[in-house]
Amino acid sequence: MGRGRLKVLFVEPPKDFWFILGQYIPPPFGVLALAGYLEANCGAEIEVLDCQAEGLDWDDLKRRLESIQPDILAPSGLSTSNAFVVLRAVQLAKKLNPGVRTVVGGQHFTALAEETLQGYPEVDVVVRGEGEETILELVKELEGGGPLSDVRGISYRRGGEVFSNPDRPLICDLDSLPEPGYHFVEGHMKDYYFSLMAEKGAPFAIVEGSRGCGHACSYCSQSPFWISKNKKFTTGYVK
Ligand code: B12
Repeated sequence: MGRGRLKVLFVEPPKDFWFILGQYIPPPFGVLALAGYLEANCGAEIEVLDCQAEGLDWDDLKRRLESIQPDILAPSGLSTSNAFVVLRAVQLAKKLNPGVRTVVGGQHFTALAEETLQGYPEVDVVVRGEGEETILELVKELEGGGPLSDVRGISYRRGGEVFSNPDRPLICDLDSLPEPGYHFVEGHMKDYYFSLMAEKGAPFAIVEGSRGCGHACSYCSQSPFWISKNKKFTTGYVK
């Protein structure tokens, strides 16, 4: 049965600073891109909660989850170093509301999609690879109560078993994407800073000019992530 208009909460969980890069708070660009895309293409109710920018700890996040009551929780998953805070956020949300649908994505969870679903029952869906079109289709299927078996680019659990649907081709024309959803964190733009590059207080935003990398270093997640198996490169791909 369909669930109607859903409330999607993107969250940048509380993180520890890693001393080697010094202190910095970047805008959670990956989920801002997803929020902007969802907003432009479907009627879901969207919110972005940036615990880093707001200075929220895990107790604060718990209180915010209780008051927001999302239908879908989608934590920001930039890198392996964030995997445990992403999982902790998902576990917290499931504990508060077992009915919430939890979605993870990004480079780490793409590489370990099936292992994540096998090891962490609180994760419902892993979005593999580029997220925009996949999360849109996923939200639409969840709203309409349709089967997840048709959504390319996801891994998920059904009846206790883990399934991986086929990969999704990359978006060929990056210019077709809407602006990233910086307006969702508008009130925090003054809180973002990058201490390696500039003094605290200097404005810091991320601008995306391309996706992928022209090299194929065996130790790096970049090439397998941004080059889909059908070898369709994005427009911005450096040849
Ligand atoms: C910009 C950038 C940064 C910036 C800002 C990051 C930010 N918060 O946005 C800074 C300089 C701060 C940074 C820091 C670090 N970074 Co960095 N960074 C990048 C870079 C160059 C681009 C990321 C980006 O914005 N891409 C554009 C957006 C649109 O893509 P995306 O984030 O991947 O998101 C898409 C998908 O992954 C997916 N997706 C992502 N999250 C989610 C979540 C859900 C729920 C869903 C459904 C989908 C989804 O959908 C998005 C849209 O398609 C990448 C390399 C790259 N080109 O991808 C490295 C990269 C992500 N960084 C990396 C690393 C290692 C780090 C650091 C750990 C470095 C360090 N040693 O401290 C830190 C960790 C920061 C932290 N704790 O959060 C690695 C991660 C590798 C890995 N396997 O984990 C990468 C891949 C570079 C590399 N090849 O080594 N980074």
